[in-house]
Amino acid sequence: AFDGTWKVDRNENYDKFMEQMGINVMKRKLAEHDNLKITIQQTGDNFLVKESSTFRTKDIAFTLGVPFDYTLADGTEVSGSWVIEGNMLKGKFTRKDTKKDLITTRTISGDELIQTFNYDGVDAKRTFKRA
Ligand code: MYR
Repeated sequence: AFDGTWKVDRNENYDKFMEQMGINVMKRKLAEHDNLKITIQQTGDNFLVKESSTFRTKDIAFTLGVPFDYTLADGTEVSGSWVIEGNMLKGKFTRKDTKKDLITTRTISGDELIQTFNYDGVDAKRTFKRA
């Protein structure tokens, strides 16, 4: 269901979320318009996510329930895993520096993919459309 290529269409509260993450205003302005595109390929419990944005291109492979390390575009390192809950992908990651959790979910709603984020009490949402 998640398979395919998705392009970010709009953000909600993403600036506030990034601010809570400690990202400075210049980087936030750039990140707000990062033209993020993700290609998701699921084979059973294994996922391959190809990420491409104005910042970088990166391939991430993970298995549901298996912890892995990931570096955010600003260099922040996190570690955690994705699981499936119902028809939602739920990711629980912990920042290596602050030890605080970053919770993210992906769901399909109609022809859109919605990714939510929570960090330290602040929620945000990015909505993607099929490319
Ligand atoms: C993936 O499935 O795309 C790879 C793993 C993602 C793990 C963590 C995602 C959190 C992204 C937060 C971005 C916030 C930038 C301030």
